[in-house]
Amino acid sequence: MSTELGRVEDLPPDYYNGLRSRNMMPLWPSLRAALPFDMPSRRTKPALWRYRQEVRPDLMRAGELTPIEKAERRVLVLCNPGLGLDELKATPTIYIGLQLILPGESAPNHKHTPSAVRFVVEGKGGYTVVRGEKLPMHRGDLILTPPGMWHEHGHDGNEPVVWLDALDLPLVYGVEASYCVDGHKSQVITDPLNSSAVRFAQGGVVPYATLNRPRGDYPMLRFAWNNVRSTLVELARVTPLGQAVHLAYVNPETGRECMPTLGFSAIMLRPGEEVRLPRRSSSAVFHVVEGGGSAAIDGEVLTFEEADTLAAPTHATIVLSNASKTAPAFLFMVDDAPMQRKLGFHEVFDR
Ligand code: 1HN
Repeated sequence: MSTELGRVEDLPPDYYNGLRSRNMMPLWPSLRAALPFDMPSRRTKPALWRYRQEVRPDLMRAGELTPIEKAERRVLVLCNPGLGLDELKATPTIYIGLQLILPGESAPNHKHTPSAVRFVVEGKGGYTVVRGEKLPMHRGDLILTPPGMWHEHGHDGNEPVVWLDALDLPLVYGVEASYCVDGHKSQVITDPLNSSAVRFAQGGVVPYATLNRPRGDYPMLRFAWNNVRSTLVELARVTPLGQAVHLAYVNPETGRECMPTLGFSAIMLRPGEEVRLPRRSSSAVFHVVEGGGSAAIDGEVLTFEEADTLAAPTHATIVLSNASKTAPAFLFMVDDAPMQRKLGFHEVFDR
């Protein structure tokens, strides 16, 4: 049915106001807004945050202005201009922040209901402790802090360390389930050797004992960028040009998504390559690990450089281009497809 539905103005004011006073509303004046035909209405805008000229200087200034004790987590949050600055949303479900930790600083132990990951942007010597595992943070590494898992950050080096935080905070906050527990003291490091990243370093083989026990939810908490990058380079050799060279980060014991609500993946754009991603119902954030180029998101062209971050609304058309004729470009991608798949409405479109 696509007929014009009744409006509020069509109702006697005393009837409408009476409904409101009894905490009721008629559906039909709002039905088309709540359930538009064929395509959701989206407030999220295609957006770009430039690291070198904009985010980094503001973040370093935060390092001068706000001691870590006064911040707990020293973070600048990337806010989608279509969603309002107070919402702390890069997309309707994805929170993105850039966190700075200076030499000698630490960020105390806590756990919370939202899922979080870290993706390292710059600096040597940072580490995160999750579940007693001391996880080194090298540029491009992905570190998981699953819901309800203790985590704290530290810094053994001598230069600023910056990473990107991605959380499902808007989703968890939206269902009024977001809260945190303070750890009061640091974790005891029971695994100083980052052994999970070592055990699962090679795809296709897993420690034998894995076969004799139930699949673990989070067997691997750190995904080293050097492995992901070299696998992309190999995958590029067997992937036709114009087809996305795209790897998903998965739980190595199940082969499925590594976190419950957010999905993580990495894309390589070969020199001069242009790739049209399949249009999907999920929203997404891209972070540039290496190289430069442009992203046409719903037709809006955004030119990116290394360490920039971009946001794309649900259902967006996305075309990625590498500006260099000689060097590859690498992007890290966060989306909310795992949440949409679990809720049963994730879609991939032909065009
Ligand atoms: C959090 O736990 C961290 O642990 C960073 O570094 C940012 C934003 C909202 C809620 C929790 C962290 C966060 C956060």
